[in-house]
Amino acid sequence: MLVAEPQVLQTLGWNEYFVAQLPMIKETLAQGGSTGAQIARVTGVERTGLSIAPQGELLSNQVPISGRWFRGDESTRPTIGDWVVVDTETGSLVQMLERRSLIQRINPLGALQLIAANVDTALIVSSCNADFSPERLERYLSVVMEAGVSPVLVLTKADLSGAVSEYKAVLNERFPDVPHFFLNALDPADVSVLEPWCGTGQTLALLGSSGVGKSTLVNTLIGDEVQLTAAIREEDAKGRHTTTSRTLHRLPQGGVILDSPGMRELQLAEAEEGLDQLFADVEGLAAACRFNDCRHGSEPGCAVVAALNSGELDASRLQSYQALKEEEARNRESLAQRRSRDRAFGKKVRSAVKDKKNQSGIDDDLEP
Ligand SMILES: Nc1nc2c(ncn2[C@@H]2O[C@H](COP(=O)(O)OP(=O)(O)OP(=O)(O)O)[C@@H](O)[C@H]2O)c(=O)[nH]1
Ligand SMILES: [Mg+2]
Ligand SMILES: [Zn+2]
Repeated sequence: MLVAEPQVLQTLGWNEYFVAQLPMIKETLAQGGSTGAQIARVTGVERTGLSIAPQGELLSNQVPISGRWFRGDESTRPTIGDWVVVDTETGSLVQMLERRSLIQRINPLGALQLIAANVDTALIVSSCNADFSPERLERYLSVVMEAGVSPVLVLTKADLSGAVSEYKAVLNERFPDVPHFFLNALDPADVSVLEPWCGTGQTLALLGSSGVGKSTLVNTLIGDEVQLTAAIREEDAKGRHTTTSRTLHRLPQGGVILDSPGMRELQLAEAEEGLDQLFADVEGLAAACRFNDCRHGSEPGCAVVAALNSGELDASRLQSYQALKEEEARNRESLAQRRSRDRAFGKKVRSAVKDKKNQSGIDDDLEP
């Protein structure tokens, strides 16, 4: 029997997208001869396993991840925000539900890192101080749009800045279609503008540099000090990396919010569609160039250059677009190389383990 109580699950962000998967899950469970299973949300990822939302007595909070989850690449493993099926008898992870969205980045070491699954809205947080950078916002927006997540720009520390109208003008010009709010993250009345995104069945994620007020927003939305916050370094507005792990929190409005450690840099990889969406105007122009492989230099019939000359397209916008496209392609290529290396290594390890098992007669799953 599959335990999936909508009322309980809803308090964790459960919605129709996942309800639709239930018949398929039941079928797979029946085929596997399962006696009992339960749906749960991953609320934390540790080296030893997953934390899942506690509900039902048979489950402990920790679910180990067996070796079979390490056969595919990173994106096939459960991450925070995933919905999973857990066997109620053995407490082991049986299945992962199909994701509605997946936010991922390439980390400073060049490896793919999953940030969160099944997020509906990303609050991209930046402050009205030295942290404000339209170029960095472009990176976040590309990643978030690629993930199929709706972005909302949250500009904190508006109460400390004399340049709010300047920043507003920049956002209106560069990201006219993305909702944005200037606010004091400590003020509940200010923060209430975010409530339309916080309702039942909704999952929000906070993204941004350290010290911009992500945890402060969580506390203000919840009306309680659930997350630790700390003052930034005054000289350069840099945060102190106060939050060190990703955590999910229930919101009084019914939704769920994910707080994350501040990111140092956000390199693009596998964000091609996100970039195309963010720079749809440039893409549209490029599609009208006479040559398919136009590099928008001295080629005849270049619609991009024509738009630059007529003032329709801003030169700095084109530059951003081209630089991000190049970076994305470069990182995607090295990620692909890394993956094929990892796959070759994984194969080697598995065949070595198989040999060993054959010798010893053990038939366990390979532990990570
Ligand atoms: N005046 C004012 N202070 C703010 C605002 N937002 C955040 N702060 C302060 O900025 C500091 C950093 O806030 P945090 O919430 O810890 O920042 P964070 O983004 O969670 O940082 P990390 O956990 O390091 O990634 C704290 O001292 C907050 O009180 C704001 O809108 N106005
Ligand atoms: Mg924090
Ligand atoms: Zn062109």
